[in-house]
This record gives sequence, C-alpha cells and structure tokens, in this order.
Amino acid sequence: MAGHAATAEDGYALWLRYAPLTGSAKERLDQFNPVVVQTGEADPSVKVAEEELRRGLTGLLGHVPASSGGSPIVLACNDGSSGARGHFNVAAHQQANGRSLLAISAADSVGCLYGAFALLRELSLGRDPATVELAQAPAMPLRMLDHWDNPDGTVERGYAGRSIFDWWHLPEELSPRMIDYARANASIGINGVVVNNVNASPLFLTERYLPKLKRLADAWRPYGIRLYISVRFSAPIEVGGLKTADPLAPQVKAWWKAQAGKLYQAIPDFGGFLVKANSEGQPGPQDYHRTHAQGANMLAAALGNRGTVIWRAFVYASSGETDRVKQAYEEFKPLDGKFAPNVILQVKNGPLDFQPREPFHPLFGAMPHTRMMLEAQITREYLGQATGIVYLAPLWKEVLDAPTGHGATVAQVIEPTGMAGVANTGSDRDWTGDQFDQANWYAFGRLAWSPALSSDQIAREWVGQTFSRNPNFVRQLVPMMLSSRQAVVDYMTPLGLAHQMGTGHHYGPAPWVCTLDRPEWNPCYYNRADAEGIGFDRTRSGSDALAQYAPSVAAQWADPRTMDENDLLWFHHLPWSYRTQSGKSLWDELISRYDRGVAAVDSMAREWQTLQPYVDHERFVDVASSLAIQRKEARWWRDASIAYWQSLNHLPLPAGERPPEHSLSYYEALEFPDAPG
Ligand code: GCV
Repeated sequence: MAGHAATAEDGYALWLRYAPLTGSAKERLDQFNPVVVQTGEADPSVKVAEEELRRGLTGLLGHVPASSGGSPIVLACNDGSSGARGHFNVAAHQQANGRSLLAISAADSVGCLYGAFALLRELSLGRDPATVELAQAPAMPLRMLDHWDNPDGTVERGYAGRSIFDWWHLPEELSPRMIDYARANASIGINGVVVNNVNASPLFLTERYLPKLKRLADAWRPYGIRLYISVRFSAPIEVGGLKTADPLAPQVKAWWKAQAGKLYQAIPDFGGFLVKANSEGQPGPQDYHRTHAQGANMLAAALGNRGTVIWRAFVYASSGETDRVKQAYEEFKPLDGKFAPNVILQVKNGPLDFQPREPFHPLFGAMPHTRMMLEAQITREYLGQATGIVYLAPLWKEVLDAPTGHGATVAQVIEPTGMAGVANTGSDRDWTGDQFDQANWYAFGRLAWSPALSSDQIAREWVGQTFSRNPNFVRQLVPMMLSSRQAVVDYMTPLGLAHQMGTGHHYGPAPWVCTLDRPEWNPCYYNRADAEGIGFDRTRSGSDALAQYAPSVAAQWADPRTMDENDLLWFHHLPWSYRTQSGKSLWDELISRYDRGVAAVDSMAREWQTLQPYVDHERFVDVASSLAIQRKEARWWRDASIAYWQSLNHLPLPAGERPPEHSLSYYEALEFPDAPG
C-alpha cells in the first residue's frame, strides 16, 4: 500500500520537513522527552540546536514533545573532548533509573548543532532512537557555497529566480529566508558562504555594504557559517580612488589592508576573499606583469592570519594555439610552493568547465606544496539548468574517487582543505527552481562532510526526508536518481564529447558553432568533427594534454581500445568507422548512446507517474511538468546533434533508427533571447 500522500507542499521546507512518523516509529520516539541542555545554555549555537530539536520533534511526533516523564534528549555541548571542529557523538545510554538517555555531545557548540541535525536526520528516516549511535567529524575543514549573485539581484547561471540576498533592504531588513538558508546549510555541514559573484562588483568593498555584510554574518554565526566575499582585483581603482591596482605598489597594499581592517572590525570571524583574476576579462595581477602568486599573496598579507584568500585556477587565455584544457596547469603548476600559507587554490573538478562529464583536473595532486580545494557546480549551467531530474552526486563521486596517480585520490588531495560548490539557490519558493535540484545542494554538503558517502546513501537520505520514507517509494525513486546523470551525458555529449552547447545561454545543442572570435568558445573547437571523424586528439600526436597527468593515469587513457570509453572523444580523434568496445562503429555507438539517454528520460517520466500515490499533488505535478520539459530537451539534443554530424559524414542511420525530427537548418535557426544568462 502506498500510504497517504502528504498534504500539498511547495518545497520550501527542503529536506527539513520533519514529516509525522506513524505507528511504532512514532510510539518509540514519543518515549524520548524532554530536550535538556546540560552545558552551553547561553551559547547561540546551542540555542539554535535546542530550537531545531524541538521543531523537529514536534513535526515528527505531530505534537509538542512532553516536558517531562520520558527518556531525555540531552545536549552536552562542551564535553571536554578534543577533535576536529564540528565533531560530535550521538548515542543512547541506559541510566540508573532504567530509562534511556539520548545524548548529543561535542567539544564545541557547532558540533552540538551538527549532532542535533544528524539525530533529526536519523529520526526522520524512521530510525529507532534507542539504537542511534553516531560518531562523526567533518572530513575537511572548509565546506563552502559560492554564490554567483550580483548586488542588483540577478544571479549569473542562476535558474531559480532572483538572488536570495536582498542587499537593497539590508541591513535593516533581514529576510526570514536568511535563517532558513542557514538552517539548511548547517544541517549538511556547510560552514562558509561566499555571498557574491566571482565576476565581482567592487560595491562589496564600499562603506555602504559593510553593515549589510555584518548583519548577514551575525545572523549566520550561530549556524557555524562564516561569511566570505568575492573581490574585484581592480577595486583599489574603482572604489579606492587609486591610479593602479598593482599588487606590489605600496598604496595598493595599504588600501587592501585598510579594507581588511574595516571588515574585521565589523565581522571578527570574516572568512576572507574569493578571487577570479585574469580570467574571462576579469582584472588581475598579470595586468601589471605580476604572477597569480604575487596577487594572491598581497591579499593574503592584508588579511593576515585572520582569514583566507581563495584564488581560482579557472583561467584560459584567448589563444587558439594552446589547448584550453591545458592552460590552468601550465600557469599554476610552476607556482607550486609560492603561495602564502593562507592562500588556497580553488580548482574546478575538470580542466574545461563543469561539463556533464570531464576527466578530473590534472592539477589535483600535481602541486604538493599548495593548499588546494575543489570547486564543483551545483547549479546546472551545462546540464539542462533547472529542468527534470539530474542528480549530481555520481558526477562528484567520480571525481572524488579518481586516483590522481600522485599517491592519492582527488578526495585525499583536497581533504586537508575543502570543497566549494557554486550554489543553485534563488528566490523561487522551492529554492532551486526544480524540486530535484534540492538533492544536489544536499548531496554537495553531504559529500563535503564525508566524501566516502555513496551517491546511493545520500539519495536515500534525501528522498526519505524530502518526499516520503515509504520503502517502496524510496526503492523506486533512488535508482532513477542514480542513473539520471549518465542519462544527461548520453543525450547531450556522449562518449567524451564536451562543450557542444549554444553560445551565451548554454542551454540547448549547437555543435555547428564555429565562428566566434575566441576559438576556444566554439563547439567545433572541441568536437573537431569532419567527414572523416570526430574527437579531440589530446595524445602526443595532438595537444598532448595527457602528459599533464601522472604517467599511470595517462597510460590508462592513451589507448582508445582499452580506456573507459566514457572519455573516448575527450582524448582521441577517431574515424567514424572506428570499432568501439561494443563491436559497433563509432557512428553507430554514438547514435545508440543518444538513444539510451532519450530512453532513460522517457522511463523516468513514466516511472514518476507511478509514484503519484506517495507524493503530494503540488510537487507531483511540478516534477511531472519538469520531466516533460526534459523529455523534449533530450530529443532536441539527440536530433540536432545527429543532424549536424550527418551533414558532415553523410552516413545513414543504423537500420530502424528514428531520423531527426527537423532539418539541421531548423535547429541552427533556433534563438533564445529570453534564456536566463
Ligand atoms: C562566473 C563559466 C561560466 C561563467 C562563469 C565562469 C567562471 O565560464 O559560463 O558564467 O563566471 O565559468 O567559473 O568563472
């Protein structure tokens, strides 16, 4: 039996719904009350932990927990233990009076808050409180969200409405959303937030913004979240009235020091600066013939030991000569060991730009004397934006688990430092523009907390808390989520193709685009398709990007006959007649992968229909409509891509294959002036 569907919901509560338990699970939990704070009563984080426990228990029980008479839930938030900041224990003990006691203990108050959320997660999933036993610590110190939000309320690559940050009305008005946002983040262990776009407005370094930033930082502090800002390297000129932003100029150094001083006066635990420099037109130290290290170290000196400079490695010059995917490594590898101790290099998961699939970035493991963190993209800029179901944990796990060949996996390389995710939040009621994109926010936080978690476990947790803990529902929905990432790879860019999207909006297919000024902005630069074959030769006979990887890794990808074909055309240019591992020609294999992607989306849409009894009407319809869009998108990608490849190779489709619905010129003529940017 499906059980009763929840009442109508709009997704605002995220995974913190605390839907009522029933039957024996409710009876068991009813034995546990009251909530008692044993230590740390006055601490703001303990207060919010207590509040959250009460809120959660009230939801789960369907009534306010009794104020006495049961087995107490005790918050012991200064238990004298040592360990990583944020670690906690949750366990039930037997007391002398025969009753149980459920204790959440931690060395610091934020650990206690994390413990409270972890307990609520277990309870929400129907776990018997008497058997809960958790001992956890975050795997990495920095677990961050990077917002690409602008002061005017727009969001670069945002698909969920306007920015959640209302700079105009701050500091006087603090939207309740800012607290719910902090609760959601704390529940998954996020402890740092960069509030503005890396294409940074200098406004954030003006006097007017200080009280606004302070108000947010104060509001988030109890939730264990430190505030960071992105800074524009040329801000000393734009808002400082200086004639230069040269990092070695004394007046520039003094200006940044003064700015840092003001920030720390207002926000004593201010996190630091995130910087995109000399990348895609942003100013940087190279404008003054200085290196990235000189630029980063100057800012690091301004912050001193109070904060961190997070310097992005996402750079590529406007040159058709050097393969774009090689450029970050070429620029940064020689700087290993040259960065100040409070500088972190933030490296995207792959060497290109958040594509549906990329091999891991060759910088991971290659700069042993540099602190390095991983940058992932939660917002789906290149993966269909906010439509359908595309669960990203498998993408991130693929990268985290990859052995770098330098004696560590990517996860091990970044664990001493951290992980940042480009946020997918917006002003839409459901926060992420699509119900299932909440799962990606959740999964990012959970993986930053523990990269060892499996995509499957994270999906189970999310589904159980967000939709329904009914085992039949979970059993059916989780596999859909797990296969959804491969589906998007298959219908968009199978077999290692990448960067085939339309210019500007990055939404639909446009493999034919070849006339943009910067060669490396053109899809044709990446597919290199012609009458004879397709793919980018990155072996020694081509750009030799393979040589940037450790020899053991490069060897795996060097031979198209033995490598994992998921990355085939990323590394190899091959004739259309090339025999793939399935025995099919490359052309036939490509078509079969597009088809597999389309079929996977059709099947998700069909399966969702059968799940209606478990889901409230509002979210059921919302997801069903979103899947209807994804079905259209999948066909569009398949058909437009095949039409273009056929215009080059003139090969017939394998017998029985459906021809593209429209002519190539139809797809080429499509325009989307109204797409979000
Ligand atoms: C914030 C890609 C995106 C840009 C983004 C850039 C970056 O190129 O399309 O919108 O800019 O990455 O990561 O800096």
